[in-house]
Amino acid sequence: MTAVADARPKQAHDPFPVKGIDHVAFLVGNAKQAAHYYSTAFGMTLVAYRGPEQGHRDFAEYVMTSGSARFLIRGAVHAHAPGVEHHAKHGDGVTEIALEVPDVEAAYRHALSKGATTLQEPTIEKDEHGTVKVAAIATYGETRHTLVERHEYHGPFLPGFVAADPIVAKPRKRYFQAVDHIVGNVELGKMDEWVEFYHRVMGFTNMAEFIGDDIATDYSALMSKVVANGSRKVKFPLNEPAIAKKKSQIDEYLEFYDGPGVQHIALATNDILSTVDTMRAAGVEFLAVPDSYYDDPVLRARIGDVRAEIEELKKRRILVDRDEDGYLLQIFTKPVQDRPTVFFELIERHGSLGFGKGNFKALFEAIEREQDIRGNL
Ligand code: TYF
Ligand code: FE
Repeated sequence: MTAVADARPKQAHDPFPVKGIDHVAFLVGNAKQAAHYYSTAFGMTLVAYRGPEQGHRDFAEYVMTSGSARFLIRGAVHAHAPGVEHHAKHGDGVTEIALEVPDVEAAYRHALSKGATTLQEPTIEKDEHGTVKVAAIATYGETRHTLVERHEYHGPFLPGFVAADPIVAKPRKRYFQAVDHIVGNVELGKMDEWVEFYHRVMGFTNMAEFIGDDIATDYSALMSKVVANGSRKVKFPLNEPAIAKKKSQIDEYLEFYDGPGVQHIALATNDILSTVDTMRAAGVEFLAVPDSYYDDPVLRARIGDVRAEIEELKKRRILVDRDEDGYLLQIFTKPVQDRPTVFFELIERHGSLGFGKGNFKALFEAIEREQDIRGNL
């Protein structure tokens, strides 16, 4: 047999192998209505449910999917359920970023040996569909990384959940097919500590794109670094506020979420034009950059040949950026709850592995206009 050179030699010794994002869990005030929103506005499909009907006395939980993206929407059904204080404090938000791992026991032991804080010891859960192992460790704020080992499970989600019918007819074409990255906001001075946490505990490494001091003070009012697993499938940018001329959008988040937490979830689409049209028609609000963004000759030079017409992008306020590997199209929603906390990004990648560095200035100015309207600038 011929040996084939492995371009990623570290993979073989990865002490914390991660298959991908298993699901993202949201704690909300009204899970039934949120499940409806993610169905009608995000084109997601309800596939599983667990609640009082299943003897699960504290919560109603809805599992929504679109391609490999899977959201667990959880709401308490009475005042004494665990998590009620969490919701009162933070409002609707992301409580868990669950990672699928091949071996929960090994991942958990490795994480704890590297100083991670335990939130749940490895636990076996079973039902008629098979067995899963889950454990959980803490990350920034009150956010947790649940670790899920599910290769011996064939049910609709996790043991105890039952298959559920879609709330509305499944869209003809999915709006997005995967979670591209999940961004965390942490306190001033803590970004490097959390970057180091992902290095130490999960063996993640830095990606090239970051916002340093230089950009921060000029216009962004934030600093950002990106960590990713070996395969680059799991990407976690981490932001912290920067002292700038204006109040940082990250400070606004930290104030209204009352601590660190997930800021945005980027959803990968392969047809951003039609997804934006459909979501807008369903009432989703997106941030808008001014006409000058598209009329700028520097933009046109920077972008070169993109498959979409600039006019089509301009009509929808879609942003475009290019780097040495290719280009990307992206757009950001306004916050999706009353608090100015969690929002979404749609991203269509054509080779680029970046995060839209060339758009940071225009994007942050658009965010600041919204912050100003809210009276928080
Ligand atoms: O994930 C990213 O890095 C890009 C850009 O507050 C970005 O989506 C960074 C920080 C931020 C909003 C967007
Ligand atoms: Fe992003």
